Amino acid sequence: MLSSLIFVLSGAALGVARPGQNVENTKRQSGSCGTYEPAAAVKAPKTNPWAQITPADNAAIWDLLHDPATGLNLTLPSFTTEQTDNYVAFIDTLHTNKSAVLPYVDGNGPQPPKYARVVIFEGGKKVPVSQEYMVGPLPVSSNTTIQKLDYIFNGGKGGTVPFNARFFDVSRDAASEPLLASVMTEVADITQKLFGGAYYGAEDERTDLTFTFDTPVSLDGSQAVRIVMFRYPSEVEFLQPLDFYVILDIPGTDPSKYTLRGIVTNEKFFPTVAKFREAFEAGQIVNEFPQPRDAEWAQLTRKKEMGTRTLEDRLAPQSIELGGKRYKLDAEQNYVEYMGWSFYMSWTRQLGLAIYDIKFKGERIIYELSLQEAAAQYAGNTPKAASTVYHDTHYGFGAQSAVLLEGFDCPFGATMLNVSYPEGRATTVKPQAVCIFEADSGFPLARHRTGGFEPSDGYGFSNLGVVKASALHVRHVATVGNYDYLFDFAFNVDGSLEVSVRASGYLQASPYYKTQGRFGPRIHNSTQGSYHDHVVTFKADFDILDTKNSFQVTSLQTVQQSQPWFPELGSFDQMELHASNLKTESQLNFDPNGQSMYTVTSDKTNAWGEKRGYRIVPGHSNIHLTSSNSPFSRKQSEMSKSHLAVTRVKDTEPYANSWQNVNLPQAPQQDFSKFFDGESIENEDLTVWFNLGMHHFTRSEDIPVTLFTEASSSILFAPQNFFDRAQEGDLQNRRWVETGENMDELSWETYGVPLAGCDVRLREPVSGILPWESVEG
Ligand SMILES: *[C@@H]1O[C@H](CO)[C@@H](O)[C@H](O)[C@H]1NC(C)=O
Ligand SMILES: *[C@@H]1O[C@H](CO)[C@@H](O)[C@H](O)[C@H]1NC(C)=O
Ligand SMILES: *[C@@H]1O[C@H](CO)[C@@H](O)[C@H](O)[C@H]1NC(C)=O
Ligand SMILES: *[C@@H]1O[C@H](CO)[C@@H](O)[C@H](O)[C@H]1NC(C)=O
Ligand SMILES: *[C@@H]1O[C@H](CO)[C@@H](O)[C@H](O)[C@H]1NC(C)=O
Ligand SMILES: [Cu+2]
Repeated sequence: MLSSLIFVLSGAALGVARPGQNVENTKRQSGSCGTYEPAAAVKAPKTNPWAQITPADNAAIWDLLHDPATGLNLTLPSFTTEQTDNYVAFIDTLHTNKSAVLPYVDGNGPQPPKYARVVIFEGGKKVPVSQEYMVGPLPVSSNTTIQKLDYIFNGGKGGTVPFNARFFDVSRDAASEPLLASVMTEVADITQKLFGGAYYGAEDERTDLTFTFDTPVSLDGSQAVRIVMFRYPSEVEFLQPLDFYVILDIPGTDPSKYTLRGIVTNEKFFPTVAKFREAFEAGQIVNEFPQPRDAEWAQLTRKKEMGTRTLEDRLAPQSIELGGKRYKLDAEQNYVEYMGWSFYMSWTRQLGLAIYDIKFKGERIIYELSLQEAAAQYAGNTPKAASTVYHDTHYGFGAQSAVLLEGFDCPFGATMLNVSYPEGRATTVKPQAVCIFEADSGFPLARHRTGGFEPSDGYGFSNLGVVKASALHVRHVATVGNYDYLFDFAFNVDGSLEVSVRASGYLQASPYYKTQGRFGPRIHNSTQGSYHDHVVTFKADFDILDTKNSFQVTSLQTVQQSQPWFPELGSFDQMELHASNLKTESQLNFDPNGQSMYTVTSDKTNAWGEKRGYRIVPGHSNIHLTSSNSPFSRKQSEMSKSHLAVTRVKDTEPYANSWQNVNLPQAPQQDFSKFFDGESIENEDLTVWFNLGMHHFTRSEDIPVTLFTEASSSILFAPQNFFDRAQEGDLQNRRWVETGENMDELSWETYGVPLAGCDVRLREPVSGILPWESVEG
């Protein structure tokens, strides 16, 4: 019998008595739960070497760059900045070299120096370019240099991006605006008749249409095209496309050389305004399906006209940390400890949250886990849908992440962290943009019942063990234009780790045409849900114990075997495991039918002589880009084209993609496929790149917004012979129930974890939900 029984019921059979009702608890019998108590403090073992640059560093870098002595000839960016000026596009934190970090975090090496990356649009140069620099070491001192940042890019031109391929910012918009306004003014009478609206220029009072435009704007940097799609201006303009497109050729920095390529509407292309007018006057142009102008139908407000559901006026179930927070936080170093796990967090403008030095029970599993890219490619019969490829790092995941609503985005009582990023000389603070919380997993981690299941079994005993499952989540949401991406990292108590991403928000829709169902269904009066792929690339630099790892593929194969005790079967089918290491750097896909297991292993073995490792288990919707040879995603989206990829870790390959690559599909600044140059990956330091995402088969339930229930994708990293047994035996949140030998006695073991007998009072968060604040360095 168990030695620490705390409750014994006599004469009752398992399942009849409800002993839990009688269990005594000693703590937290009343009073408030620990829900809103802050996480206990802990001191990180080391100063976070991945930390972002400080507001003071940023301001000092800004001043250094703008010092005439540097010779950069910079203009302070403003609304009147011309694209022929030189000005800073942004400053961000540069990835810290792993080779410099390991001696520091694992030994007595010096803390690695911090560097910033700086993008400068150099339109004032003879050959205008976008040029990236590295500035450091920081803080700025006489030792600080400004050097071209080339080593992280493999396209051949380093940090130099042709001007035609650079980010389409305010100054670039302003340069093509006069041509757009003049074309649209010429046809204003027609757009009035067709859509009840016209565009005379963004600043013109008569303008009552708005627009979006294409990405990529260039294919190889030698040309630039602006495909403008008009919409009704409203808060839900993504859902209100109009069947009217203007295509402009806009190469170089001299707007007088920009020309009209044509107008598209009614599935017809008109190379000139005159040809378009001719067709309109001949009655060949109609607006068959008018677009509503109002927005309320697509806002995330409650729709009274849809009625009510029984009992839905009651508060929905909540995940609450009833026993108080079970994790510790070093808020200064962004370091967390939870149930054996420990890790550091860092934030960048372009990539948002990254997690470093992930250890379980003191042993390193992953050195870096970070987002790298979220690509989306569309399909359609319109100039915009047919050519659209987005790389959302182009807009910056860190900069686009903002406040989370406690109780809805994250549970009530979650730890909410501010994030910040440089914006000009100042630093923008986004309050409560990351949340950390522990949640019930919604299922038990483990359970088993043995012995007499039914009275007729005739067993003399029965017992039941059940272990609680919970996980610590780190979460943020980046709203990149129309979409809200919810990123969630869940650290499970058994040593497994799940990465998931979900998408909600407005579809980037197209106008509806009767004959174009092959690109998506009609989802509103004049709106087609344009089919598209989402592929979200992550980096997992595994260090199973140390940096000497291999990538093992264990495949299930059927073989023909005979067994001497079955002579009558002759030769018959049998399954075998065939394990081998991937020999060289590769891009690969998960085998169909889940018939292979992929594992990062160490040569170090567990008690049973098996190699210790972590397996990579596909979850929901593990996909890659559908198209492999589209002109719009040809070579700048190579990281999106396989489920997995395995490379050797190099200081020169910290990122899968570059942020302006999207506009260079045919002459990439960063070509992920070049990472695969035949190097051996056995017993080496490995990075696994993996893709989550979805093939977005749009539907009318994407109105008003795409739902997180379906638009979700995940992957799990789980120990494989890493330990000698499952990591549950040391958990106290469990029950063990057993009957005596004659089923006449019931023992109920609770392992001393008190139940919460407390008064839960949730509160609406009323502070800290301002969208942002600016801090001077
Ligand atoms: C400095 O930049 C301006 C544009 O802002 C340009 O007109 C000027 O020629 C540049 N000066 C030099 C020396 O390059
Ligand atoms: C500059 O670098 C030298 C050599 O590493 C070092 O001794 C010195 O302290 C540094 N100066 C500053 C201001 O950081
Ligand atoms: C949109 O469709 C609804 C349902 O068919 C219809 O009642 C409404 O009038 C339409 N609106 C427009 C602007 O055509
Ligand atoms: C987070 O930001 C808010 C608003 O800027 C500020 O009031 C609060 O002190 C910040 N919290 C921390 C922990 O820095
Ligand atoms: C990182 O390593 C690369 C390759 O050795 C080197 O070129 C680069 O200068 C290093 N970066 C920093 C910030 O030290
Ligand atoms: Cu989508």
